[in-house]
Amino acid sequence: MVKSGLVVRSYSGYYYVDCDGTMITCKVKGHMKQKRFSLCTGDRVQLEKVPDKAAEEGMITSVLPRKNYLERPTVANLDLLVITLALAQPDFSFLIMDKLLVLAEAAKVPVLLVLTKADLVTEEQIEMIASVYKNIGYEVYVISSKTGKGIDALRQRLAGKVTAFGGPSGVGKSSALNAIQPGVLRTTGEISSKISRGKHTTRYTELVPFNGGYLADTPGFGNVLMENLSPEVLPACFPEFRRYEAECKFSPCSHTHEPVCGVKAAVEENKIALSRYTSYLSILEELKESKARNRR
Ligand SMILES: Nc1nc2c(ncn2[C@@H]2O[C@H](COP(=O)(O)OP(=O)(O)OP(=O)(O)O)[C@@H](O)[C@H]2O)c(=O)[nH]1
Ligand SMILES: [Mg+2]
Ligand SMILES: [Zn+2]
Repeated sequence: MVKSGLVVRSYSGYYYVDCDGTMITCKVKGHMKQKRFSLCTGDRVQLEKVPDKAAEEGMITSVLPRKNYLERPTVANLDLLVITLALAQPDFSFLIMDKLLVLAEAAKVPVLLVLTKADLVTEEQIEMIASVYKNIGYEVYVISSKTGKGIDALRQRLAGKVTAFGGPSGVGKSSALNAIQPGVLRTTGEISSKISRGKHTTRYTELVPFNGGYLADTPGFGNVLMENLSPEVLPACFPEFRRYEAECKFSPCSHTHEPVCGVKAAVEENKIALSRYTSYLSILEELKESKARNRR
């Protein structure tokens, strides 16, 4: 019997597929492996139930086309990526935020920004960071899993959506998920493991049902690699540049050395945040270097 379902977790060759609430443990059929296609959490698949098995087991026979795909965190078909960064501990980094935004823009995944640990900083510090992104038009939620600030609003916003929380290690992704729906991570078993000094760190991406949709906790990362992006597409990943590009003399314009540049003028007039333009230049350099490296 052919069924369709959602891959909620993948683990060393096994895929856990939610078929209308029944969890079926699956492997993939040989012909799919040969295509070198790698399934991931969030994939919508078709499968054949293995008959006469007491346990729920199946074979995945095909994967439906993805509406989007992110490499970091590795997940497909998101309605929403929550880019999660701490206001402190670890220090907020404009560059990391902007890199994550670029990756989401390039993958055409809708984003929402969550700034965590609001209990550790002042209102002025929060506003200094949040205003940069609100001015561009991004949705920003400021939360504290410790005091509960902002949690209700975020919970309501995520209802009915397939959402993943992504961001560096230790910013409070798992804590935010637990605040949104207490117990949500415990129901999923060994989702995290204890590391030094009693800290828990998330080991893999898993979608868990939440209010008509799904939520995914994902493992945090150290540095953000930008390798699979070509430098030419970078300007389009900064949505606030768009309205000023008409003033650029050259098209395309890299917004770096060109004599007449609407984007550079907008930065000088404080219409584009200097931190964003600084991130743009630094990401552009990184992309050019990795392109040169790949050519060698
Ligand atoms: N003060 C404060 N500490 C927080 C808050 N949220 C999380 N923390 C602390 O930050 C640390 C990391 O929290 P986690 O929720 O495990 O972070 P994570 O992003 O899931 O980390 P990884 O799974 O390793 O990527 C823990 O010691 C939490 O207690 C908060 O709102 N305020
Ligand atoms: Mg975690
Ligand atoms: Zn320009």
